[in-house]
Amino acid sequence: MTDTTLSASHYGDMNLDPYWMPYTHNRYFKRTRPLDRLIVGAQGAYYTTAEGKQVFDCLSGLWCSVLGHRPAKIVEAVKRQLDTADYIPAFQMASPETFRLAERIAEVAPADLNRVFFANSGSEAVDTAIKMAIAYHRLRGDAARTRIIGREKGYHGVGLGGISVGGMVANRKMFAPAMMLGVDHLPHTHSLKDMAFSRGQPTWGTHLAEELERIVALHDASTIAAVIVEPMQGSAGVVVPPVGYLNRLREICDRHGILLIFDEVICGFGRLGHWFGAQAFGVTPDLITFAKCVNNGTVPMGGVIARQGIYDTFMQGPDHVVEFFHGYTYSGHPLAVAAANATLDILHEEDVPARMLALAKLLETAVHSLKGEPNVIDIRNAGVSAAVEFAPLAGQPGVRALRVFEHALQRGMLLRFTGDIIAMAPPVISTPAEIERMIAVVGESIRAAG
Ligand code: PXG
Ligand code: PLP
Repeated sequence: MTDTTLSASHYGDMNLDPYWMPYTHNRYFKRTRPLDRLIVGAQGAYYTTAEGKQVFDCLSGLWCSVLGHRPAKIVEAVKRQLDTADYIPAFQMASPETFRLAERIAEVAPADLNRVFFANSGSEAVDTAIKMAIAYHRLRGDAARTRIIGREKGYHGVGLGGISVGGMVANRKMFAPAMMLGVDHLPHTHSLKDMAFSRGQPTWGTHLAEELERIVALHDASTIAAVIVEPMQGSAGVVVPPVGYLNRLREICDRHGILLIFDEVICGFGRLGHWFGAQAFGVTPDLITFAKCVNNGTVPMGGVIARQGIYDTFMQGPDHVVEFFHGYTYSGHPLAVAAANATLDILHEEDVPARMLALAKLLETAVHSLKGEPNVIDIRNAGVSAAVEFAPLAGQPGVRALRVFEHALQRGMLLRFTGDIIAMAPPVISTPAEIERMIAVVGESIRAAG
């Protein structure tokens, strides 16, 4: 990483126009040309910017690099795979390593969720799970069950299925005519008035699960295929399920023959101090979507874990016929699989979920010390993730969190901001001193932002 600082001036001159950046304020970025937002290196819990500055990775990439960047085992596994086979067809063929990975994921998943389908992102995983749920009911002779119930503030990626069941207005409003039919939404569970500054799971809000009964009564259970929720809403800014809420959703789904899908793209593989949110909250869904931490964000990978009974329902008709007309060119890409097998090695050998649980306590205490800082209206936490919400600047929603983000970056901390919320979800290798420093810098940045 020694030569990168030499070329900082080169980056200063580069043409930023052709790259249409995802989920980014393109004009602000290209006008301000922030060299500290160009990353040229990543190692452990730190990035190296184009200016050669070291920056602490407060969000484990985009929630995906739970082990920190470039653990030697993962790097070696991917390099080894590249020297052996680059691509292996995903349809009617497979690598033995993919079978091995599926078996290992089934092993750590709850109950009889033991059938694993691979995709390449959380968005693809969500679309896959929605299709599985609808097809499952049809194959059982219950073809009228096609509705999917999502939740306000939910984030399920950017596919047309994901935005339909998702609950983010900005992601939905442009695409109304293209969205799935027959979708309804549960209310979200966040209420500043009733639960601000809750530590971990709020005690208020359990009753909101009863809204599912209302939705069932409105549409009739015979039309509903599945309910999809994130156990903890990550993108909405760490909205933590009220005590007993997910259990209640499970009971209502059971009573009406509705599948429960947990979108664990953020919660899965350790973030909440357990392998999955399902185990963290003690509720077993029928389908789990995963992505991100399954291979530490090294190579794109996502997927769905299904209960055995769902898989078995698909296994009918002549056995030479494809049972599920679905799959991606890169389902189970060899490089992603190699990275995932190496990631699972580390998660097991280093007892990562349990270490996350210990780190979670430390983060909880640290982040709640920010209560009383100017304009802080809520602080939330679950596992090794936390969010701080600000009162918006008059007439300029989102600007306050952007300012906090920029001040923190100047001080060597890469936070995540969305709306007037900043989020933190550092990697498992973070030391207590680094967590303390992160929170101290957030405090300074809040005061500097005004
Ligand atoms: N479901 C959930 C629950 C997610 O959190 C997706 C699906 C989509 O995954 P892909 O791989 O298609 O992006 C996500 C992704 C953030 C942030 O900081 C969150 C996500 C992605 C990027 C940033 O809130 N969640
Ligand atoms: N579009 C075209 C024209 C294709 O041929 C394919 C795959 O063969 C796709 C889209 C889907 O791509 P993927 O399998 O990578 O999702």
